[in-house]
Amino acid sequence: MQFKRQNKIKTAPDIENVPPGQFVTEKFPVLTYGPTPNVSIEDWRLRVFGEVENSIELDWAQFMKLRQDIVKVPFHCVTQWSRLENDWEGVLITTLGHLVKPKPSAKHMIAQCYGDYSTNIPIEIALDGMSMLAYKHDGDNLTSEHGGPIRTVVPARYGWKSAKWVTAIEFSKVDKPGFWEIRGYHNNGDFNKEERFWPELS
Ligand SMILES: Nc1nc2c(c(=O)[nH]1)N[C@H]1C(S)=C(S)[C@@H](COP(=O)(O)O)O[C@H]1N2
Ligand SMILES: [Mo]
Repeated sequence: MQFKRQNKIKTAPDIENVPPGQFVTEKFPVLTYGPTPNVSIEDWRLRVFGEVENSIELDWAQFMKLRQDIVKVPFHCVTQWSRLENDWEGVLITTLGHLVKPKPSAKHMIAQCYGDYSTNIPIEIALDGMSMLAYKHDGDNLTSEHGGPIRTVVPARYGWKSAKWVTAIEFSKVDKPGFWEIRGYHNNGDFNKEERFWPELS
């Protein structure tokens, strides 16, 4: 794959940090609820819509023409494993933001996936310069199990906020808790604060 406008690797400042209650693994376990969809590059589309100036729909070729970046970040699953160094390649959500221009009223970003998975994050986290849509992990194209062809990666939150097989990004005025957030996982999911489960369950 050719990168015409690839930038330097952005490394998270907390790459060595192991958050409370986590243990480090070198492995890259697969965590999926339900079946793994098989999404081909030909069929894949990304819709970015909602509280924005310009809604867009991109196919694979259009997506690949966007500025590409690499981030080196830890991945922390709420089931307590952390994989510290992960190189993700793809398009930063800030890059998508320049195209769609979220309105000041946009407060939340909801990622929708093939299958019925979705997950929500505050817009500041979506636009923190590290959150992205990735198609490569440590130099290899994402396998279906890990969310290929494209997933979101949200380094500032537990892994369930990184949505595999993403097909739509909604910017929204109102919050829309997703698949796990309505089933007991914390709405915010900050690993530094161990926001694992609904406060009333912990
Ligand atoms: N569409 C979708 N995305 C998902 C999930 C899922 O079940 N479906 N699982 C989440 C959970 S709980 C985690 S920890 C990460 C795991 O990513 P991995 O399987 O690539 O390690 O994906 C997240 N994204
Ligand atoms: Mo997870």
